[in-house]
Amino acid sequence: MIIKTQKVIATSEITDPLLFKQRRKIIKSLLAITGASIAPAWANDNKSAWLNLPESQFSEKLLTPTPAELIKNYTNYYEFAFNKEDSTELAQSLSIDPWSVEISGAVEKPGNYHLEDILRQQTMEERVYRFRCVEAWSMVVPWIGFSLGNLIKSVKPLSTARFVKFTTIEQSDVMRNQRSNAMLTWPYSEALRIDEAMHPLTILAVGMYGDVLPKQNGAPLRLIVPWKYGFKSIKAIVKIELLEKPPLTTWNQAAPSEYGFYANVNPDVPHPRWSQNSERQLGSRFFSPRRQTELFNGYGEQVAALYRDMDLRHFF
Ligand SMILES: Nc1nc2c(c(=O)[nH]1)N[C@H]1C(S)=C(S)[C@@H](COP(=O)(O)O)O[C@H]1N2
Ligand SMILES: [Mo]
Repeated sequence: MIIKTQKVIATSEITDPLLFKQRRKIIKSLLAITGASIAPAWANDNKSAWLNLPESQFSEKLLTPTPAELIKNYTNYYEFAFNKEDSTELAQSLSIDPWSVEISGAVEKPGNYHLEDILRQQTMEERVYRFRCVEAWSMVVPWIGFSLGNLIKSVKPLSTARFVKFTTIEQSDVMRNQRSNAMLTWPYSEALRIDEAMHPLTILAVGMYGDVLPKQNGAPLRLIVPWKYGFKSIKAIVKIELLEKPPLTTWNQAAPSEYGFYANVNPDVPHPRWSQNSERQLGSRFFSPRRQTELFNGYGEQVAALYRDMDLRHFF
């Protein structure tokens, strides 16, 4: 099993000085940005409540997170750079405070919500997830975030809502490729089917490694969908729209035969230019063997039912 739930902050571990320090740090920084009190959420030892699923379905195996320094210095953020290194510095000029998220479309309560107000209503959780980029590298990240489904419920989706579209901020003065690059259509956008968006594994992340998200990793708010290729996990979200029809999304629009709308991790469906059968784990040594890629990135037990009626070889 590859999901680590709130166990990481269970009472038994409260005595662990390192975890305790991290916890205080994230609580402090979240308080600083939100004015919210998340202490009750962290104090809550109810491991499966967040998932609304019996805990037995989440027999836990400790996942070893990839070293934070690697994740912070090896990013995909095309608004800033096409390599993995330059966004670390370039993204620091992004203005992220204040931040609001426009929620619109097929909802009863559309609005432009301040991030602080959103966070104040949500329960923060730490989730250690595998993350698999379509380029065949992978990592394990302890995210801090909250259920996207809970946020969607709070704005009361209409029954006509069938898709959820996300849009990244436009800040072309600092996101330099938004000015010049014609390869991708800006602003970056992504989308999920409503049932994928409501799935308990789908989170909006505001932190990682017990701290707020680094800007290059998508601060202040990004999507995490652990069973899909990384490009679905859109960064710096300013707009969430509930729609009746599937929208165009950035990568799908740029190269539909290479980047499917679903983009579920599937070792049996190669990218037209490379195999998806295995992956290089960030931080693994040069000669260490590649990891075998798993269907749905290993989350099949949780999500396979969403695709019961689909031929996964054709809906990639
Ligand atoms: N706005 C935006 N979101 C994005 C991207 C991007 O270029 N712009 N890259 C995507 C890709 S391809 C991946 S693999 C992940 C990378 O997340 P990380 O840089 O935090 O590892 O972010 C995704 N989200
Ligand atoms: Mo990616």
